[in-house]
Amino acid sequence: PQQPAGEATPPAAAKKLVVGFSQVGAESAWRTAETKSIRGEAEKRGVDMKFSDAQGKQANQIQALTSFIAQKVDVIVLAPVVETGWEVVLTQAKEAGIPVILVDRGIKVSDESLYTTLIASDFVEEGRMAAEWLAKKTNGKANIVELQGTTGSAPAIDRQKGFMEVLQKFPDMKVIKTQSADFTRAKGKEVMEAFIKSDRANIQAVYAHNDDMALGAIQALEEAGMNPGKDVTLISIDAVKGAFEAMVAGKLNATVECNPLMGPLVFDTINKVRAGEKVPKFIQNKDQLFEQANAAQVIGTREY
Ligand code: GYE
Repeated sequence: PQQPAGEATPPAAAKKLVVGFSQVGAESAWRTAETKSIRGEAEKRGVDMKFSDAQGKQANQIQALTSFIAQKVDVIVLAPVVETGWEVVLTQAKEAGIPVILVDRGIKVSDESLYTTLIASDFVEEGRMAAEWLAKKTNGKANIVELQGTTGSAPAIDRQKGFMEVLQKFPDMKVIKTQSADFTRAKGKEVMEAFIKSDRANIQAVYAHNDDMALGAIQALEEAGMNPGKDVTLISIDAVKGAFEAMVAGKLNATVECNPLMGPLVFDTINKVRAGEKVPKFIQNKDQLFEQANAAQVIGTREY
């Protein structure tokens, strides 16, 4: 039967989900893989994603979030550069009724209701895995230099914490130098050069909080005429392609995986949150360790 004029409602065009994503920057291969995974998944699902690159600065992230709130986005995805200083802007998001999903790094806030959930790896556990492996490899005896990630970031704090926790059990394993190299290859090289200059004869192992810094350190060691992977044992975290290539070449000894491919999980979680389903406060990515011995076998299957 014909509808009386004026009463037919046109089919409402399904409203696109609008997500604001504030990313740390592009400091490492890990991070560019994460960005690609989240942006790619948004595209695949027809999500309108507003992407903001903070170039490593928290102030830029706060600005991006303020603007997402003003634009009334449906959901905010935040990869926080550092752990502290989020109360004010997250309270604004909460008051605007916008759920905040943290990805890959955690924060410290007095009120846990300021974010919905954190999707990340357990960085303390990654640090422990690295130390256990190094203890085994060196029979519990090594002078170690440590290249830390970005000061104040969850992965730098927790990867050190887990590593040092295991070292308590090995009195002959010592961190003789430690410094931040900001998760980049260039700074990893620079800091390693300084370590070599001051302590060359004592350096037996390198623990780098990510692969990029280890790759920079390898360059520094080679330029100093040292033999990375042989005279000096190197272990790092992330398991990016470049790390596998360095392992196949015999220059990096091991890497602990930290999975950046979280796009699908992020949007599945967003859908649950929007449907009113309860989600856990911490959704953990599981990691494993890779070493030289199996690197050649595995490299072809790596996605990032
Ligand atoms: O390990 C490192 C990066 O937050 C887990 O940040 C991430 C870390 C990752 O730049 O490479």
